[in-house]
Formats: sequence, structure tokens, C-alpha cells
Amino acid sequence: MIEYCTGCFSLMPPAYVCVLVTLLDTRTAPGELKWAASPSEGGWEEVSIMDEKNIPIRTYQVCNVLEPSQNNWLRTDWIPRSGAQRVYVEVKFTLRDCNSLPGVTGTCKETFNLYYHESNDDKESYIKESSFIKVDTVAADESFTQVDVGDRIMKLNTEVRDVKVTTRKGFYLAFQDVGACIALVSVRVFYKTCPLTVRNLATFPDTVTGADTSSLVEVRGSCVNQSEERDEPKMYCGADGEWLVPIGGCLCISGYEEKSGACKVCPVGFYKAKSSDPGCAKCPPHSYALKEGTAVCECHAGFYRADSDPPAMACTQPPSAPQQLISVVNKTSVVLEWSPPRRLGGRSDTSYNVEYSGSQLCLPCDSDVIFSPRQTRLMTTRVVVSELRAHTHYTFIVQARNGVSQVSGTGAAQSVSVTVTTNQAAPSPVTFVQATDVTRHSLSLAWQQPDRPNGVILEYEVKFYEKDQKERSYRIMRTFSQSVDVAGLSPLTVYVFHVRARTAAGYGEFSAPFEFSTNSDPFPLIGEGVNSAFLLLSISGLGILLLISAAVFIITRRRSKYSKTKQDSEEEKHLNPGVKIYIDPFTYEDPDQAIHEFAKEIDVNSIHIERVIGMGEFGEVCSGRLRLQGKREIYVAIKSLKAGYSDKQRRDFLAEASIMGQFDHPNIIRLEGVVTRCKPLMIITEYMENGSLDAFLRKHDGQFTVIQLVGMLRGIASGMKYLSDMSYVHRDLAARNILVNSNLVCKVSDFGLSRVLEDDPTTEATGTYLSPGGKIPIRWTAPEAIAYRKFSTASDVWSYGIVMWEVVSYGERPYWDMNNQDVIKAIEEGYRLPAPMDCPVVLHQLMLDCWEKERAERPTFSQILNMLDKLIRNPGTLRRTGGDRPSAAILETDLGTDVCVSVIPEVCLQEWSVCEWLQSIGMERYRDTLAAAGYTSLDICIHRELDRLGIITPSHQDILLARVQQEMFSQMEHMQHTMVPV
Ligand code: ACK
Repeated sequence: MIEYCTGCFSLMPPAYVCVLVTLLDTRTAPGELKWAASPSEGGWEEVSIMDEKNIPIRTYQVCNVLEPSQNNWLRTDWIPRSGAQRVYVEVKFTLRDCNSLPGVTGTCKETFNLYYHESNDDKESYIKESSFIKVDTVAADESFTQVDVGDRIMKLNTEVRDVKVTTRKGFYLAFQDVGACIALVSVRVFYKTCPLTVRNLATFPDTVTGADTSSLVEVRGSCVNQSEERDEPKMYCGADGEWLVPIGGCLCISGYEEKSGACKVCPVGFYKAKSSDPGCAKCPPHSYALKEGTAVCECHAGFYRADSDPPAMACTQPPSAPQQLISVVNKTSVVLEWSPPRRLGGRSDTSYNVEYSGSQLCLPCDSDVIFSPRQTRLMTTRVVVSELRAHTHYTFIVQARNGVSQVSGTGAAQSVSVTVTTNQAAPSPVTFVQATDVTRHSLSLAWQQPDRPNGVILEYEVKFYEKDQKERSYRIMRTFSQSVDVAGLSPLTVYVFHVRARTAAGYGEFSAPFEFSTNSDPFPLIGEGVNSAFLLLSISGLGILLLISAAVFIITRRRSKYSKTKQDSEEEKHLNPGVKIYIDPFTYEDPDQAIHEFAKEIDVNSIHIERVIGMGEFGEVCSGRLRLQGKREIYVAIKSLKAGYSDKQRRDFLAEASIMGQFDHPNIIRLEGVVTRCKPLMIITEYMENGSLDAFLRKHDGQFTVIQLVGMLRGIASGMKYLSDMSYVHRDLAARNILVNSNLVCKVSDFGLSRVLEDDPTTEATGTYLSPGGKIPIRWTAPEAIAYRKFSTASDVWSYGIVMWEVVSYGERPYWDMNNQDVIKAIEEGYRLPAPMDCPVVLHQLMLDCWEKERAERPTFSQILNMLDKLIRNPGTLRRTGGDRPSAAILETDLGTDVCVSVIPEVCLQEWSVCEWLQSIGMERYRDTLAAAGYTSLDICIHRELDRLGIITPSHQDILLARVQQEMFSQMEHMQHTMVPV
């Protein structure tokens, strides 16, 4: 039989409720049950009765209250577990109150015991009592409804117990009576499953919950038809049968869109190109889809789509021809200008190509024609063509193109052309001249023909002069060839040479100057190339040297300026009165200087080590006593640095003390001093009797009032506010790094991870630090700190939210046994930890605020502290929880509703009352006593007392208020243990 339970998980839509699968229900069993009873006579007896709806049901009864030493066993038939790992046993029973039975003595009991025995054998005839494992002793409780049994009114109790059954195919249940008057009205055994469901287009199968109350079963979803994976779809089946933390999912493939959790085909005329597109869309203009499930619409005839066009873009056409092409010739250059085409074809990517042909084609120099800005893919409607041949006919064709010209295959059709004739022009300058056979009085000069002779060269002219003379007196030589011997020169003199060519159109321009020196030696030297190369090298070498020196100079100046700025800002911090800023010990060159500035050296003889209490990162942690001269002996914790440490380990070990030594706050672990002058090195701190908070809470699961938990959180928030005021970023705030003393005062500890990256001026102003690397505690760390190591007070606030969750859930592991990768994904997708069991709504809201994605939107520690103080003053606000225990929700119909609210006395409904506070910690019996002393409001009484004592500074009042509250909690706890009968 399958049944749905409700209210399992507040963050989930109703479709995610769990399913109960019944394995046994005596109410629906046909005929007699015939369970094995021992003794077979005089113990449990099967009796048929009519239930409240007058339907016959099978019950078992026993009532040997007058006889001593009863040991009556009743064993069910074998129950197959059908894959379940944790089963629930719901027993409805009536139990006679011993006082209502006349004449009974001390033999009468009001409880029975529930046992189970796992077995593969479905027909075990005899099972030893010792083979059964006890589940619980079951007593009648207050959750009853009244039923008529014949002429009597009986109280019907309902109790549910859960049992882990993982080792065999099935199990037997047994009920042991030891002298009570009981009737087992019904027994129902069931297990929970997370029902088959579709989430993010992935199907998750019906899944049996895990074996433990906190275990999550990781389930991989499979994409629904016509969909594909976007990111591996995953969900977790929680112990109570709800689906938790959906991550990843699927997307409908192209041609399909999501509708009601399935992928539906795109209709005719519609398309969807990519799975990531939101849905089917109408075909864009000039396109069509004749079939269902179209990914890309087809273009109408004469319209095209370029490869790079997105499917959502309309189909387009190539442009028509450019218009009004005009040309202006200037010697051997032509300027071409035109207007854009009349039709652009529906696109905006028109460009132009220019082609040309000349009347004397095939000369190699044609490749030297220059197009400015370029010849193809012109985005302008103007181009200058230069370096053409003189006196030549050219035809220029300007083509308009766009993105679909290529696919349409109609490129040539959209062009316009013009034919021009270039003018006659003189030859271009000679560009290369060299000297050979250099002597004291002569040299041979040779050159190459100009790049553009622009006709037949008739003659060359060489002009030269002594460099020192400038052009005041020069000589000219003319020749038909491309070389000339120059004689009559002075020895060891630099000469400047220019060469030009002449055609029928006249002389071209002279070449640039070429310098050559005559020799001191009668023998020729190698030409100018070597000398100028050497000169070039020398000059550039000198230049590089100069550049390097300049750069070194600038960098040195910058460096010294930067460190000066840094120093200045450090000094500024110190000069700023009232704001004490934490100083990173790693900024000290010598770590010993930092340690002696911030920590007191303790004489090792004043320490008395008593026992090892744990293992720290660097070695053992011990507890012991410290007696300093003139002071009373105190208990201390002693961390030591194990032998064989490296320099870095020593520095890191002492860094924690240098950090801790700068703090002085009741919620920060206090440093007593260090031992550095003898081995092993030690750090001495105050002793915290209850050790770390996470282990402490797990040990005392469910034992504190909400106010006590909030008191602890207040302490942590106060410590963190102090740290953030000092611009210190903790980076590893977690319950394991909070220590608890005997008064339940929580103190922040472990200052090992936190470090500022040196020399990063960009991060200083914002108080955000880049992590120097290393491990990051993923579950506690804000997403921006994980993604790009942006640690800040705001990321500490995120971690604080996780600590809140750990505290309220009594040390549960955040995100249970999900792996780190899934945690990161789930957070990225917007999921946040649900409220722990019985968590006040306001506290969960505060956690969610700390887990805002945008770090600027998270509260500050100061705001958190104010909020917690308000809650402590108004405990009534802590009463509303998001939902009861899921198991209680299953029994909702039997339990009735919100019992707690209905029993609050009228007088307690007034806000800010002491009465309400007492109510919330289960101490309402002292209401009258405190009221008689005039204490009607917590806020009033604490502040009144502080004012009376002359303590009026708000921050001091805050610290004392926290102390007073902690003190009150421990007093109340003490009263609870000593005065309240259990
Ligand atoms: O959970 P614990 O008992 O608390 O085990 C760890 C262990 O040492 C390694 O860190 C305990 N511890 C550390 N500092 C202190 C302290 N000041 N007082 C008491 N216990 C401490 C911590």
C-alpha cells in the first residue's frame, strides 16, 4: 500500500513529498494474525474487536497485572524489508493506568518493550529471546485520543519507532510484556521513499531512503524524451522521503520546447535552433518551416543566410551594384568614389572590392599598385589607387558585397566599372646605391634602376659633395649605365651621393643621400654596409643601455615610492586614535620581532602540564596550570610545536600567537603567552573546559533551550564584530574553531589560516584579501572566496551563517554527506541549507541573509549582533519554527495541533516579558517570584542594573549583557538540574 505524507520539507514544492510504503498493517490483514506468543497460554491473546468505524480488527491483549515476574512475548510473522533500509513501526495501543486497577500491587507495569530480529528465513519457528535487539521501551504518552471499548473509555496511544534493517532480507518484530494491561490495537510497519519525480526535465526514480536518519541517497536523473543534459542532473533523497537539493538538469533538444515538464515538438512555422534557446519561435522574415520539429527555418527563393547568421535572423539578399562611380586621375594615381547600392538586401554588412586591369598587362611591376585604405573588404566608398604606370589605360571594377554574396553566387552582377588613363610621369627615385673599390682618392658607385621608371631611362645623374661642405659646392656626373667611377676625391673624407634617372618625361627626383668615406689606406676597404651596420648596432646598443637604465631608475623610484606609501598608510593606521587595526605578523621581516611585540615570553618553569587533550596542526595540545608571579594559578591550554620543524612551520606556528596576542575580547580566545626560549616552542592560552563547539553540541544533542543556543551565537557574533572592527578577516570560521568554556561562553579561536597577501595595494582599501593559496573549507566559505579567493568580512559573515546552522542543528555537518563539488554547484544554483529541526524562523532568515550571493547585501556583524540581542530580549519571536519534526508531521492527525502555543499563559503574551523568556527555557514556575521582585522585562532589568552600577557606555553594556545572559543560562541550567524532578 502506498500513502503520501505531508509537510516534509519547507523549501520543496508539494510534488516532492515523501511516499510511505506499508509492509504490514494489522488493520487490513484478512483473517486471524496467528502471531507466535510465548507462553502460548496465559500471555498475549489474539482478540477480534470492532474499531471506531465498526470494522472488525485483530488485536493482541495481555493483562497479568496481579502476577509477578511476567515475561510475555509476542512475535510477528516474517516481514520482508523489500529493499528498505530504515523501517518505521507505528503501534496503536491502549494501556490501563495501574492506579485505575483495583487491588494491584507493585507488579503492575505501564510499559512494554519493542524488539526486532533480522533474518533471511521467513519461517523461523523458534527465535531465542537473546537474538532479538531492543528497539525501545514504549510507554503511553499524552498524545492520545479517546476510544470507546465496550462500556469503558480508553486512551488510544500512538507511538512510532524507526529501526535500521540492512543485513538480511527481512525481519521479525516482537513485543515483550512484563506485567502491564495492554491491548495492541494496530501495528503498522512502513518505510519511506522519495517518489518518482521529474525535475529540470530529468526523471528521478522512486528511491528508497537511506539507512540513517541523516543519510542522503544521491540519485542521478535521466533526461526526459527529446532532451539532453545541460549539467548532470542530480538530487538527494533525504531520510524523510523528500527530494533535496536538485542540481543540474536537462534541456529540450533543437526543434522541441519545454511544456509541463516534457519536451513538445515545435509546430509548423516555428523553430528552435539550440537546446539552450528558451522555446520555439516563429520563423524569421523570408523563411519558412513546413515540418514540425524544425531547428532552422529554410529561406524563401532568392533569399539567403550566411554561415555566421543566427537562425533568428531574417533571410537576406546580396546588395545591388554601387552607384555613381567617379574617378579623378593625378599623375600615376587615381581616386575612385561611388555611392552605396540602392538595395542593401536587408543587411548592414555591405563592403566593396576593387578590381582593375591595364592596357599593358603582365608586367611584373603591376603587383606594386597600392590601394588605400585597401583593395578588398572596403567599408568606405572611396579608394586611392597609386603607383600605377604612367600613361596607361586602366579599367576599375567596384563590386558591392555582403554576407550572402558568396552563398548566392551572384557576386559579379552587382558591380560598376570605370576606365581611366594615367598621366605621363618622371621616373621614381633610385632607392639603392653602393660604393665599391674605395681608395684614398676614388671609389666606384653602382645603383639599381628605379622601381617605377615610367618609361625608357635615357640617362642617370650623380650629384656628390664633401659632407662637411654641405651642398655649398658639389659635382655632377652623368652616365647611361648604372655605375660610375668617381675619382679626384680627398683621402679620409666623407662624401654624400644622390642619384636620379631621366626619361622622356624629364628627371625624376634625386635619391636619398648615401654617405661613403674615402680611405687613409691605399688599398680598398669593404663598402659602407659594414660601417653603417656597426654604427647602427652601436647606436641601438647605446639606446638599449639608456632605456634599461631609465627603466631601472623609474622602477626603483616606483618601488621606493610604493613602500613609502605602504608605510605611510601603516603609520596612518597607528596614528588614527580609537581604531585599533590588526597588524599582519607576516609584514615583519623578522618573525621573532612580531612575536615579542604581541606576546609575553613565559618562563617554562611556571607551566605545569597535566594531560594531552588533542592534536593540533603543529603538534599536541595539552591542558595544564600556569602560575605567574604575583598571580593566582589558572588553567591553560598548551599548544606545542613538534620536534623537527622547518623554518616555515616555526613562523606559521608563532604567527598564530602574534595574531591572537593583538586581541582582547571576552569572545576571542585569550593568549597568556609563549615559550620561545626553550624547546619545544609553546603557545599558552586560556583553558576552555568544554573544548570545541561542534563536538560539544554533538555530545549534548537536543539538550539546550533555543535561548541558550542564541546566547552562544551572540557570543560568537560579538567576537567576530570585534575582529571585523580590527579589520581582521578570519577565513576559517566554523564551529570546530569555536571553543566553549564551563559557562557556555563561546570564543573564536584558530587564527592559523588567516593571512593578508603582501604588497597588494588594490585590496587594502576594501579590506578584502586574496588568499595566498592552500585549502579552502568549502562548506563554510562564501562563493566569491571559493571562486576567486575574495576573502572579506562579508565572507566571514557567510561562514557565520553556516556556524549558526551548525549550532541550531547540534553539530550536524553542513550539506550532510554531499561532496564538495555538488555543494559548490548547489550554492551557485541558488540553493541554501534548510532550517534545521525546530529552528526558529527568524534564525533561519538570518542565516539566509548571511548567505546572500551579493556580499554587499549580507548583514554586518554589528547588525547580526543587534538582531540577536533583540531576539534574546523578545524570546517570543523565537517560538515560531518552520515546521515540526517530519516524523511528527506523519502523526499530525493523532497529535492535534500546536500544543505549545495553546499552553502559554495570557500574561506571557505581552512582549519583552521575563515571563515569556522563562517560558521558552522551561522555567515559567519562577514567573511569580521574579515578578514579585519587579522584574517584568528582561531588557529593563539588565539595563537598569547596569545603569545603577554606573556602567553607561553602550559597548560596555553589550559585553556585560552577554556575560550576564551567559551567567543566567548557567544558573538556570543549574536550577533545572537541582530543582526540577525528572
Ligand atoms: O574539541 P577539542 O576538545 O578542543 O579538541 C581540540 C584539540 O584541542 C585540538 O585543537 C582542544 N583545544 C584547543 N585549544 C583549547 C583550549 N584553549 N582549551 C581547551 N581545549 C582546547 C580542541
